[in-house]
Amino acid sequence: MSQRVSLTQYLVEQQREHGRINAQLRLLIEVVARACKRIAIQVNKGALGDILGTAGSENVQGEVQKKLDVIANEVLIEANEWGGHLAAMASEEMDTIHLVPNRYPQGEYLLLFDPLDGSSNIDVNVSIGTIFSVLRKPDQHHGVAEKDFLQPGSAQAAAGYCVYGPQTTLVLTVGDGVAMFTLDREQGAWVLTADQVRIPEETKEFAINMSNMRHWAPPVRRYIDECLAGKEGPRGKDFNMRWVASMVADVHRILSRGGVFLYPWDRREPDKPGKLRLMYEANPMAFLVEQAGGAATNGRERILALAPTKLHERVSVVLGSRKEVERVTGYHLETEPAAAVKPAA
Ligand code: P6P
Repeated sequence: MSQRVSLTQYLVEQQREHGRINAQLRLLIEVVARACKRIAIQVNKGALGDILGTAGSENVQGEVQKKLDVIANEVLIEANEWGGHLAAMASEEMDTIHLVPNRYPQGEYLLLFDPLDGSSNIDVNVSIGTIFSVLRKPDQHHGVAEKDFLQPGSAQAAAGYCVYGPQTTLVLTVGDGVAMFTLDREQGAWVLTADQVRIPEETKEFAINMSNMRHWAPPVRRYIDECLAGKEGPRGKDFNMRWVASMVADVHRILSRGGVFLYPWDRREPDKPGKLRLMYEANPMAFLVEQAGGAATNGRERILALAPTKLHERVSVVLGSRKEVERVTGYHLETEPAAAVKPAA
């Protein structure tokens, strides 16, 4: 029987044969993958462990933190501090960046993460996930400040997520396509189960929170109305809808079988460009989706080209099957050219 490829072997080949990564980045990804295994163990305890419910605190977004949000954040911080591959970290759960303590060697990379995305699903046993993004420290000869994290998504050295669902699956790109690794619990090893993942250019499946319909801008309303009109409408085909309310789960479905995901600006909070965060949700997911042949915009511009101004800034997100993303983006540009886009709040 042919030997399955492990995450370690995949990374060694990316370093040795493709020159895509160096030893520090290989170690970084291995450490993050090991931390995701530890998070998976906590997530899988459910009601058997003292890990459900709220932590009694709020994060920088003003959202109530779940116990597992805090646990996952601590696991990632502790796992990544000592290895010498990182200079600093940033997390949805922390107001400011976290510098690697002086007692450890400083590395050349910056790690950003949403330690447990979709945490509203934790207590009801629906898939959740960890999202991470890797940037290079801009100036290797000086310390690190928040401004060093404010790089466009196109500068990412690597990105990925781990989905804690019926399977525990790590999905990764280092810029050479998208690979998926399923956790073999008997060995405790990540095993390559898909490589060079491709998103179909077309789809019949959209993902959006329909309860916000009355708040959407016209281009989004037009796109969804046309999908809902089905065969008799302008699209000439019926569409299906999915909404897990866990970005990792929705993106994993799209990477696995196609689809389009939308979390657009809406009138509920008109000063915010969207709900999702650019640096540690939209950028890593956009990198993965583009590496799989899909597209990702904020409705008008390519997400990976956006110039960040704040660590926790939000963004509208339209991503997935290329032709659908182009259609939604085209509807937006018909109403307001990209140049008129308001700066991110
Ligand atoms: P809503 C989870 O809280 C999250 O950040 C994403 O994972 C998800 O796509 C979205 O928010 C769900 O938002 O408004 O539908 O609950």
